[in-house]
Amino acid sequence: MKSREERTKWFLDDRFGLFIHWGLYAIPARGEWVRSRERLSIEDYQPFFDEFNPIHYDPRAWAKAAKAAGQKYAVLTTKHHDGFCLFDSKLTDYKATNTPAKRDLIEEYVEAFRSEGLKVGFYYSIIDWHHDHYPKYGDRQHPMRDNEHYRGEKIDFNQYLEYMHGQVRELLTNYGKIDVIWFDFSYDEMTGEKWKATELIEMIRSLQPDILIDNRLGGNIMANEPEIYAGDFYSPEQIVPPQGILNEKNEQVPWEACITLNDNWGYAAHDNNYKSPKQVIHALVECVSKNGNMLLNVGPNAKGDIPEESLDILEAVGKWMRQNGESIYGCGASFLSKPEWGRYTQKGNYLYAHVYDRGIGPIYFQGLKGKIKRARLLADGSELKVQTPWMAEQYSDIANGAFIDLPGAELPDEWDT
Ligand code: FHN
Repeated sequence: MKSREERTKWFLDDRFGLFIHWGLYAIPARGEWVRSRERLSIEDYQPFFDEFNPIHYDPRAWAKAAKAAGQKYAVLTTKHHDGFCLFDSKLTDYKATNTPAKRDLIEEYVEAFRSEGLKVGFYYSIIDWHHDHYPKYGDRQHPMRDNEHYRGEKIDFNQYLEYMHGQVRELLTNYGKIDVIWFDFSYDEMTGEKWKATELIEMIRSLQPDILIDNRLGGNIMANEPEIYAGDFYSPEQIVPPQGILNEKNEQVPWEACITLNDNWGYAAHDNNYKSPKQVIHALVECVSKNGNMLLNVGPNAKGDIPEESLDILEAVGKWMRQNGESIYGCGASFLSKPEWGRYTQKGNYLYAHVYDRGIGPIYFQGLKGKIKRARLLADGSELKVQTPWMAEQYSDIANGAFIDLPGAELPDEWDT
């Protein structure tokens, strides 16, 4: 079996992926936790199942939008916490093929994204508010149920684990090669072997030896000897780790920050608090400058459309990526510390300067006097002159540096590299 380093090589090269949260919750359109937050019973939620029919669902269009944005892989919810399966599972009736959609939405997603050359990932919720034998475990997870019994029957969690492991087997058997499985999430005492995680991982590795697994089954991916189920990458959420991620041996740990475009993962009709393309680009650069990936989320609506606001942001990011993707793909942290004017990313001997705050005069590169062979503006490939102005000889604190004058007046906002 490949080492984690061998398995994750493509992941560290690709750097930028699309997260997609989609399911029945797109109909109430108040985010993917609506059932729990609003204490909806299974009966209250049933109308969404009865009417789910995403007539506009066109995963090829989704894949083209992701590709144009510069994203190299995608992760789609196969089942979120509400237990609804977008795939034709033989282990439940609570699935898209039994709704008016009458489609295996996952099969179409895999086919479409592979045909556009993107790698394919599955998000799978290990929490399940629908399954008869998933207990409450505290009000946070399952407020619609008591702890011990459901519909008069004593809860047998092993029956749920058999179901969960069985569905993971279906997903990793029936859809060809899958590149990522993104479990979500362990909490309180529900972690590690409570999920029979070792058995689950052994089964996964037997079916898809090279698949990447996130760290949310539990365990400690930063430990000297991580558990077998501690995962291949760390998964910070809605944050870019301030210092990047190192393990107890001070070694780099692959990591991927998952970020929403507005404030919700699942479709929320009234959430217009979208990030700007510049914020997204800066977050992506920050992730890469700290040896991380970014998984940027969209929440398609009940008809199967990615919201226009999200598409507009993806398009603007793609425009920047077409000019500057070289400073993202295959890049990581620089040996240089963060400059005051922005961030560095680096790939071998190539140093990429992401200039956010130009200040006045040329850009100063601490410690690089005589070390810059040539400089080019990524946006248009034009030459940039490396210089050591006369005053540098007089000020010892900048004498070992180099200066590069950026062309013209202020660069357009989006061209910060
Ligand atoms: O509860 C989920 C949430 O709905 C969403 O799927 C995020 C995405 O990483 N994960 C959990 C919250 O951490």
